[in-house]
Amino acid sequence: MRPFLLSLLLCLPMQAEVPVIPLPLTMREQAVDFSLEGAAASGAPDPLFLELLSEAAGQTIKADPAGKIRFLPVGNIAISSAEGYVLKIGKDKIEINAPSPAGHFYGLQTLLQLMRSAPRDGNTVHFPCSLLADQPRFAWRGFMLDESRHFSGELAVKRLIDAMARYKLNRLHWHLTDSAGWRIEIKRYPKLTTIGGRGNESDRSAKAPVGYYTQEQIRAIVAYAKQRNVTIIPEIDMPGHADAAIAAYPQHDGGGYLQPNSKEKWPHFTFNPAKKETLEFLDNILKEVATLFPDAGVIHMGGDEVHFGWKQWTELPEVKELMEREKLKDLAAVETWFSKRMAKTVNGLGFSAGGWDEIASRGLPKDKTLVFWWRHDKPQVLEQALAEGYPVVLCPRRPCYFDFVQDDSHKTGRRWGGFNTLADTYRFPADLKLSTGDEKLVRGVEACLWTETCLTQARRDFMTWPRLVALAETGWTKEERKDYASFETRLPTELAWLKSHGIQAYDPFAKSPEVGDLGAKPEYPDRPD
Ligand code: TNX
Repeated sequence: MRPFLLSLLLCLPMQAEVPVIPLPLTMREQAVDFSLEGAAASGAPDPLFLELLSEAAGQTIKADPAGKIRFLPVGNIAISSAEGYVLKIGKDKIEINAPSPAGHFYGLQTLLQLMRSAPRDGNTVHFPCSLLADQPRFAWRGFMLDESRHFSGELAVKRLIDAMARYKLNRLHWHLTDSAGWRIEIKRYPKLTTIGGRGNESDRSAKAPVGYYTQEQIRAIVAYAKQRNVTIIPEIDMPGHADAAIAAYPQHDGGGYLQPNSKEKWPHFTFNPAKKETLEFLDNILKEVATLFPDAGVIHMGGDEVHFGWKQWTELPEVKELMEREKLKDLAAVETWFSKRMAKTVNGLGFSAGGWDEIASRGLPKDKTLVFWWRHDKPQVLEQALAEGYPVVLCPRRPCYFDFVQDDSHKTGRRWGGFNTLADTYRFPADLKLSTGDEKLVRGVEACLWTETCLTQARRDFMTWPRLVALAETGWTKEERKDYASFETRLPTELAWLKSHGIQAYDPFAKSPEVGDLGAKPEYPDRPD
């Protein structure tokens, strides 16, 4: 293929009903009958490719250099994204050209979806199209999973990664620590998990079992994700949301808050932001985290909602001493000082420092910081971060928080001037009216599942799916290609795929009953002890 062919392809008319999610950039509508007779694959970069192909084909597809399903280098095709690919379906061969294993993997995913819905006559697959050229709109297409409030465990996370990969989502933001439980083993501080890992948001009894990932499990999950082009970004939340860590190591307590007339009680919400030993403790944790996620690029250090719990900082001798020494005028300045101090550690380990949008006002280096805009009610925070040149991931509560209900009839879950329907998630981020300049700084989009009200895996799945399928198309498909009516026609096949993969999604067509958490008991999945 000549380089100009791709530009030509990009102008091809789109067939809205092509049964693929996310909708590919461009394709040629032309029926092709391909025979699976004796089909084998050549050039597949990973045995997983053969496994997935065999599953979709319903027969074993072996590796063979002469195989008629061919994974080929990009050659002289101009594909500007490392994740892009060209998929050519002919009578006698199928070719996937891509500049990287990621592109090959995504070409494969498209082929798998096409194969699943194409009519079959014995061994002959009737494909609806002969040529696709595809690449993503955004580089960051993410999902955040809160493991602290309720713990998912290895099996559920791997299943999640499988489904993310199918929809070309490529970042799993893993919220591993929070007030309700510490979920990542740190060898140097074993009590973080043996004590801090105990219980969850709905079971704080002294007898509650622990739930956490061993380092061995984390390595296995990171490798599993990598094979599927999913990069895992760990989050170690600081200096707030720290109660679980403080339960294990009370010497690092920075105090917290008790909400009057509420069951919200977080007396140890913060780490001491100024104590030398606490800063070293956090440095050591981050060092171990860095070795477990060598390809993450970003370590997320939280930084959200600190002002809820900092009231006692004024009484801490270390904070008093710091304020005097560094001439800090208020607690916001102390928080800034702490963020800079910890970002230095993260940057020194070779990672960008990720943080909730509060960190956009801390004067951290633009080239080593990633801001996660979450406060939908504060659009000025996004504007400011972009104006200052910070790269940003868009994950505003509305419509990206999946702990919000998705249908008005649903009782459990959040609302805030409304809730987050499938259509809202799909339409995002059009309403933000991002300028071309903004789009250069916007790394992408992310949905977040906070799990305060998700005691069971069934509910976590119900809240996540199919909204995450909509977010996937939002992250991948260009604005002008998106079409909600077309998405709705393509969705039922995917609801069925999710079900066959053990994930029972909310069915917006049948308005399936809500999977709430009332009366549910928290599950304790595959915990290590
Ligand atoms: C706010 S989002 C939080 C979380 C909660 C979530 C519930 C963010 C950075 N902090 O701790 O789980 O709201 O929607």
